Amino acid sequence: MERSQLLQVVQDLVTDEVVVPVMSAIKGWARIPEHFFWCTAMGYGSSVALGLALAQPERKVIVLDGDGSLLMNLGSLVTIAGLQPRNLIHIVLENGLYELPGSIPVPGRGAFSLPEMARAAGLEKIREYDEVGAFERGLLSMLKEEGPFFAVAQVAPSAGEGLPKMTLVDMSRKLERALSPG
Ligand SMILES: Cc1ncc(C[n+]2csc(CCOP(=O)(O)OP(=O)(O)O)c2C)c(N)n1
Repeated sequence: MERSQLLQVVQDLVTDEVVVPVMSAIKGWARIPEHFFWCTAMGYGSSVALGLALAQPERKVIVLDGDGSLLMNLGSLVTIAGLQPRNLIHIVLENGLYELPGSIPVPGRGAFSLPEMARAAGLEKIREYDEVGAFERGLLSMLKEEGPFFAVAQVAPSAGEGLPKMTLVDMSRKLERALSPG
């Protein structure tokens, strides 16, 4: 599926969930939701999302991770499996590339399995999607059921989608305001 199709589904379905896009998952958002944090430190998306999920247990947290990024912090899968945050939905957009800095192939692409790595880390609710209709049905069920979920979505490489105009600092302030009590 195209990343833009996957992101459209997320945009259509989220209401008060926190969304943590990593790297190219920031591209092409028609509007930046209220609870949103773009993670640009490779590997930390799942850890940032875990922290948000623990701090806001009544709210679902969706992290839209990159395959290259997750590979830099596989240990976060073990931490998530150990802590079992029921409200965390970890979705990896697998494109086989470090796309944002110039579409460099991820070493070993096609030869490793992220779902198998997640299983070996102790995660149990593992999903795989390569088609947008199945992804939409899957996200709907992950939003309703208890996690933690780990999902891998195959997305085609893409180009030409824009980066947001809002700065990282402004995004962080917006999230802080949106999550502050009262
Ligand atoms: C710690 C760290 N090292 C390097 C970079 C530079 N960098 C930015 S995006 C990126 C590739 C990310 O690949 P992936 O997570 O697969 O996401 P994609 O761009 O394919 O969506 C790199 C190497 C960074 N942001 N942080």
